[in-house]
Amino acid sequence: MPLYLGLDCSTQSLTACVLDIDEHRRDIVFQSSLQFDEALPAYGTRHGVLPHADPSVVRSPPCMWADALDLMMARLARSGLDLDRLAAMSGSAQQHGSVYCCASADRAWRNLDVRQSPGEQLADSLARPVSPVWLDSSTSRECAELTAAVGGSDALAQTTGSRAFERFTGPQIRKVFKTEPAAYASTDRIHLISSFLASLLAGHHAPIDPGDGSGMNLMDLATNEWWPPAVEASAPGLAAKLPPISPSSTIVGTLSAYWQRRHGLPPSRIVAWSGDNPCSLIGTGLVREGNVAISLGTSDTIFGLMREPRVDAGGTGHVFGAPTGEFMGLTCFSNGSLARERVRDAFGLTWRQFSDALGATAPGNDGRILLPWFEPEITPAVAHPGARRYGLDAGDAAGNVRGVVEAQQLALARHSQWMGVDVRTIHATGGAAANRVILQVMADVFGADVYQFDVGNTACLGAALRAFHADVIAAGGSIEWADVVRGMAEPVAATRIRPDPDRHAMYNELMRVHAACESHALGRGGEPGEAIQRFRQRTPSSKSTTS
Ligand code: XUL
Repeated sequence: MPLYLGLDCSTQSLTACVLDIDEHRRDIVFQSSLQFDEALPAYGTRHGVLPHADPSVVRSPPCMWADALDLMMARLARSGLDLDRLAAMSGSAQQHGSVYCCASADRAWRNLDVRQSPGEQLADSLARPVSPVWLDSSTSRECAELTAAVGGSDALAQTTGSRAFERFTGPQIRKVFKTEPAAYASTDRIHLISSFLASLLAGHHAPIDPGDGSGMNLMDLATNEWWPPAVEASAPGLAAKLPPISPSSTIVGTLSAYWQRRHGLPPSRIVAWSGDNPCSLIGTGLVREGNVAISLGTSDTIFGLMREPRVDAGGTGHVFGAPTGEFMGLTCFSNGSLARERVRDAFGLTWRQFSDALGATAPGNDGRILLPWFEPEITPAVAHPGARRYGLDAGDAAGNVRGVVEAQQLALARHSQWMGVDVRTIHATGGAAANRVILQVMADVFGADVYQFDVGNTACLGAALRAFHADVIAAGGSIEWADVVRGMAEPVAATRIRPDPDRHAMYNELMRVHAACESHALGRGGEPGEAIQRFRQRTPSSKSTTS
């Protein structure tokens, strides 16, 4: 019976899981994770990215991801699993980041010396030693240039699924072309992190899948092909540097001789990699329209499957390709775990104390709002970082803990209304989804049932399930997506957290206060004092959730 490997190269870590699948049983038989900062300190990252004087410039070294893959394969080789059964593998990677490869790249992947780790051996085949990642927000000018060249934001969003966003790959490539012309000229192929790692495993260039391709501002969602006006407006000669786009279930090749010999692995099928959010869609079992998932990771994201690509007129959301061949709606917030950690650290709290403080404070925080823009924010667009507080003392530990959690959930709810989904059930995933006090706030804000998952990393699970799906298809079989996820990517029924109707009504009021504070902070509205007063009059102070 076959084994399937899923990998997830996220901002801060690399995770692997192996599925053992037969007709009657499906088990996860291996799970492992490594943090880049700890496992590969020589690369000098902090939280997986390289320190930079300008907070808008955020980059990581691609050689570090290659070495992380090597460490993980070594762990897999020592796992005691019968790896001859490893039929296929696929992966998930943080979206949007780009890797600039020289013409020598595929030769370098094929000729890697099995006695050495891959990182150093790849250095000469990269036109740039660093990749901009999704946290980078340094391309506002390039976004404006791309938008103007294709006839405006609406035209760009209607065709590619998103207006121009700083982290999206088209504007990022344009910045490299403008600021590092020599590096751009010596770039033969530009990969996403997902297609780069798939290429490294296969030993030749892998395609980009529509899930990750739609995070570039370069792909026509209707045809799953590069959109010439956007490609030409991004940088000269770019069309020849982009890999082809192929369906997510494409078999890219087999595991290259390097990985087979170095770790004693079989010639397993390599399935195209995708972005972490498209993979999480599968890993949270969202193969039908209706429910949404909220991932509380380095970024907080809310997403769900869409049969038709309904584009966000408000300009905050994205439509991506889904691994099922359909679409997914998504809104992304950069101040996810980053902001929760900032508040925790500012008051020297442990996560336990953070939860206790949240449980001991009254829902609604008496109308006090914390806009947690510690880092440049994506939704709404905030270029100059800094938390904004309304009625909240910066020294009030418990008030700030509740403030950050409530503001994040209110923002998730408000900025996802464009998807037009009546949210009844939320599949919660990501590291902070282990915290049920946070999930109670989520349930109350959305007025929806929230469920947790057994598997911590649903992007990784989604990648393994995608490997399974593609392998069945490649063997000439057929399988419905509902059968792919059955018994694996299902929330645990016993974890259900129900919303409290009174608190939900209160949060509907608080949403107006949040909107007023946000408008004020963005310079689009007056002081929100009146909105706060109105909230206090209408909602007599609620009790804490643990009292
Ligand atoms: C989505 C986004 C992030 C990254 C990192 O658009 O930028 O969710 O994929 O997780």
